[in-house]
Amino acid sequence: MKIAALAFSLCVLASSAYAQSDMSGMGSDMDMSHMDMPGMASSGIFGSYPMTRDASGTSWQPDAAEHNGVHAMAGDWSLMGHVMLWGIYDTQSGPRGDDKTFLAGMLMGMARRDFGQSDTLNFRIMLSPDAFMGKSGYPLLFATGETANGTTPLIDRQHPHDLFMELSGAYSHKFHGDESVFLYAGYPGEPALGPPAFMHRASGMDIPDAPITHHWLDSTHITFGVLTAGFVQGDWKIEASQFTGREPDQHRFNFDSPKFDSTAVRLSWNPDANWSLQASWGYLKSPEQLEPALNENRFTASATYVKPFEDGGSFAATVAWGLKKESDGTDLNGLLAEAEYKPADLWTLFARAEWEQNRELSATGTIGEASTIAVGGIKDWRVAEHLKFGVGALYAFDFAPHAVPSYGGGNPHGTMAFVRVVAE
Ligand SMILES: [Cu+2]
Repeated sequence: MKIAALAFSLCVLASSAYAQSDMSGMGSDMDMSHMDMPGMASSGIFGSYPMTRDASGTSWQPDAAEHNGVHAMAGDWSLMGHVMLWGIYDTQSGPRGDDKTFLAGMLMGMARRDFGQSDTLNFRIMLSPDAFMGKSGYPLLFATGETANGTTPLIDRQHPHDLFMELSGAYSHKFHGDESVFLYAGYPGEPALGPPAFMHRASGMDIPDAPITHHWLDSTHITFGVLTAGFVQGDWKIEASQFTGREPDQHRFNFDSPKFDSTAVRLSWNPDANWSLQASWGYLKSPEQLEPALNENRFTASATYVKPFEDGGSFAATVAWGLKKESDGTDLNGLLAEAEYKPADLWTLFARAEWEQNRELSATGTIGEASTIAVGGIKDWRVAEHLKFGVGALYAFDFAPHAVPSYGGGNPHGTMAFVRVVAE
């Protein structure tokens, strides 16, 4: 525990050191895709495409997405750091609601080295402060998945993320033309399943809480043991992963044992600079610790659109569908639509609407349909070249399953007030 806390504070220090040093002298607001400087990488990690296309794990987002991060060079290595920390007061209404004040977010560091024009080696580390919020996570009506104590499931709460969200390495080789092959290994890492994880995708990274459809779409972003091989041709990517099906356990500071018992395949396509599409399938062996006999086939499809404006503003949106086909014959669908609109550089308005078929919300295990619509906004101030501070709020209209009276009959709601610090 002490070692984890120490490693965490070291990473915070390292990230702020990045933010201050910026040895390359390049601002994060420059368009990296048009940069052509010796020693400074400008292509993607996995192939010959703009580096703005790379999102979490090996996933893609639209090329037009903003490139967030503080850059530096160290010898032959190009370094990148990105920090997003949220301080959140959260209150969820009704008999099943609760309150909590907590810290959430992510810290990311990347080190990349290119060998000639054709080969790229990339390491990524991603940490989460969630581990310090306590094992039971934070109140979020209709959120389910994982456990706080190893005996009861987390219901109406979002689980904390593990301190180590990603420790990965990737190697890619580009052929002549626009084809490339790559290998990615993570312990933990993100298999080729679902859209980019919510905290890293253009349409969701400014929304402070997790989607309730997290376990229908992108919950595998922290997987203890992932091996992915992929092939890129221009704007297409096909990739396959062998990984550990079990979700992280309730001990958020440790490393769970790798099993490589599950498989995923994903096809991604960026038809133009503004769009990114993916379809994926995964077989998850025994994902839930509390229901070890259950296996899952998960299907997801998503589309993300990003449009930057000339004055520094932007619009980003994602629609996504996920289907969990459980091995006992149950089919559970989930839908998500989310968008971020930045009318100007330091203002963000966001909205997220979700619907899910969930059988964990009722005590009897019957499937109930729950939905939520959250809206919110953030005002940021730039306090240093690579540092901004923001204040915001979120309000969620929740629609409880009719079959579950314990929500109080009416429609409960969620409210969050928050501050954030972003190093980019
Ligand atoms: Cu997660």
